Parts: sequence; structure tokens; C-alpha cells
Amino acid sequence: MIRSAITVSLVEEARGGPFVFWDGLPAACQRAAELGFDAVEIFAPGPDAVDANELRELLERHSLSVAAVGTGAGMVRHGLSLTAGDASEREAAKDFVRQMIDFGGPLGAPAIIGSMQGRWGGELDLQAALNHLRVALDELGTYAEKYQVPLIYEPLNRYETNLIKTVADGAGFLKTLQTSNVKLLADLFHMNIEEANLADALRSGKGAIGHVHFVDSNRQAAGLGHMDYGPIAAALEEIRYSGYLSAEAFPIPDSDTAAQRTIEAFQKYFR
Ligand code: LER
Ligand code: MN
Repeated sequence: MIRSAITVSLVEEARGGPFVFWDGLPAACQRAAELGFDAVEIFAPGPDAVDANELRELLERHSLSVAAVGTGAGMVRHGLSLTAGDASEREAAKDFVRQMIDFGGPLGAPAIIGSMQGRWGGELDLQAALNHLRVALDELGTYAEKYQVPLIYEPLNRYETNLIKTVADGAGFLKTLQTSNVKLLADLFHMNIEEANLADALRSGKGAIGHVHFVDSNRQAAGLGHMDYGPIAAALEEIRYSGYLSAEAFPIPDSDTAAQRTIEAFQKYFR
């Protein structure tokens, strides 16, 4: 069964970014539970930003799970990238992700590689960057096995990466890995820019999609743009997707309205 999740950012530097809740985990968990979400997705500044016991207590109190943890703070805060030209920088990026896997793993939450994938350019050509990415995903995907969670890799739109931008290319790339523990994140906002047809793209990711960012065409909450969710819901059902639809959207006009609209759209199309 597809489950609902909503993002909370604890990263001040990311203000203005596409996360629904911004006022700390206790408030986010309380509101997410009141609205009927199954889980929260946490964008944290680092692996030690959240006290694990306090988080467990909050999750238990509100009967919530953690859908995933973002790793983008490695880029936003520390300028790290898994495809940096410099080997020691790539190692530092992998260390950061490993620590985020150690944060989410015990909670059953996979880590997401989004902006940490970086881009090619300058001294680094596309093939070299893809090789760095392949090595990193193989290493980190294998590392995540000890928590029995996958590693989630997210194709991004052309303005955020020049590596892999579509679900089909992402699925093809995952087939070149040694590990089978890396799954794709299908972010409907990125897909709306890059894919010719969103439903067909989701079908091309059959068996490879492990997480979905649920959002509208304009990166506002589902229902506030012009995304056609009917064919998307049909495609996800057809490929038997059973992970989270996680709201990664701007808090427009405000967090609470974005959260309410999201859960309404979720219930309309996926229940
Ligand atoms: C970035 O645009 C994005 O979609 C995030 O999920 C990646 O960190
Ligand atoms: Mn995303």
C-alpha cells in the first residue's frame, strides 16, 4: 500500500527551499499526525542534529514513521559532492552520507542522494563523473544493507544536475551497479520538466522506484498546480509501487495549507 509522508527541514540555510514544515520536529510531527500522514521525511543539517531518543519518542507518541532522510546538507552546508574531481573530497562526501545512513537506518528510513550527486564540468567529463557516481552508489548502497534499507538515488532536472535527469536513464544506470540495494526517487516536479509523459516514465521505472516526491507542476503542494494526477496514480498502481508519496513542496501560501492540500490530494487519488 502507498503511504503518505511530508517533509520537514531543519536546515536554516535551505530557507526558501521546497520543504513543507520549517518549525522543528515536534510541531511538524504533531501537525503531520493530526492531518493523517503516515510519516515525515527529515532534511537535517547533519547526522547529530537530532537526538535519536527524542525522535523515537516523538514518532511513537504520534504513531509516525520516518519515510526518508535527505543528505543535501552535505552540499548546502559543506560544499560536498560525490562526483567531485578531488578524491579526498569524494571520500568526505561519502563519509557524510554514511553518517546520514547511520542516522536514518535504525529508524528504517533510507537516505536520499539528491544534490549530493553533483555535476560534471571543467576538468571532469561526463563519463568520469558517472564513474564516480557509480562507485559511490555501489559503496553506499551496500553499506545501507546492514539496516535493511535501500539507498535512494534521485534524478534531478537540468537546472540542478547534468548527470541523470529521467527515470528511464536512472533505471538504466542502476542496472550498471553491482548492488541491487539502490532504488530511484521519482520526484514529480523534476519529472514535469524532463519527461515527455510522466505516467510512461513511472512505468519505465517498474521495480526500480523506491520513493516518490509528491508535488505539483509548480513545486507547490499537490492540487495547487496543473499536474494531472489520474494517470500518475494509475501508473503507480500498475507498477505496484508500495513506497511513500512524500510531499516535497514549497510552503505556499503557508505550511499548514500546503500540508492540508497534500493530504486531500493523497486521499483523492491514492485511497
Ligand atoms: C532537489 O531539487 C530535490 O528534489 C531534493 O529532493 C534533493 O535533495
Ligand atoms: Mn526531490
